[in-house]
Amino acid sequence: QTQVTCDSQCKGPDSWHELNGDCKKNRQSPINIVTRKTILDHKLTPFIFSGYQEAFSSTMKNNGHTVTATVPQSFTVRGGNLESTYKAVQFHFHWGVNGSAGSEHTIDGEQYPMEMHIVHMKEEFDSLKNALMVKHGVAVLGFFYEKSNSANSKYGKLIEALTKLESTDATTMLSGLSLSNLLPSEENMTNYYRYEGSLTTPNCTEGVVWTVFEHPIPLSNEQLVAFTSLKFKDGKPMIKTFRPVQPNHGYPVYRSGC
Ligand code: 1SD
Ligand code: ZN
Repeated sequence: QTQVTCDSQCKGPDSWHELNGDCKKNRQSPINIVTRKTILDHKLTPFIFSGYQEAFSSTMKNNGHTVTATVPQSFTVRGGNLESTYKAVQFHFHWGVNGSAGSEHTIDGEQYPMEMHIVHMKEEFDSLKNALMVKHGVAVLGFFYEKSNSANSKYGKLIEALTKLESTDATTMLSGLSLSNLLPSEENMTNYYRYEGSLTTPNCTEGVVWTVFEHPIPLSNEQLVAFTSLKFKDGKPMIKTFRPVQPNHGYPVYRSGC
């Protein structure tokens, strides 16, 4: 494998395969989900979350590509035809320019303004690095955002914290967060898509179990724009933090529902 010598900001997504060959393999993420081609799978039952309702303290960081927030590994998800229990590790976001198109996955060609990924690893692993060495070692839950007329008060604290994360490598501690507060209600999480893909950033490792929820989370335009106050390493506004959709090569995408 080629060593990553340059980060994903100094070389755009089109040349990521120069950084790591996996980025041009054929089960890459994100993808455009063509709903009429999805396969209904009755095994895609509702998820069982543990810890998601508890308040926790998170270290948030501008890592030069996005903002990440740590999650206690005691928080887990199972069910939804996942092959085991997975521990939450961190969540982060992908966005566009000033509240316009910025999600990674698209649905029938529609790109949402933002997408959150909650990255999980199988419970027997102690690091993402180790979990990524195994097929299905990592499971990512993806959530879309939609623009709404009013601010989403559940995101007040998190968005306020972005003001402390303008420069690359800045970190801040945020307490009193709860994942279930940031997510759609459980009854709005029963419709989702499932496929096997990859990390959306180098090294683009494949074998990642993707779940993309249908129901978007509302945020006001101002709240969406707040993410672009972060800066890349070169001091420019952090915009377009998404990888464009990759060819799906006819691999199956399943959908839950009845
Ligand atoms: O882009 C993230 C990356 O920042 C890192 O969190 C990685 C897991 O080590 O996951 C990718 S993604 O596929 O969740 N976008
Ligand atoms: Zn991501």
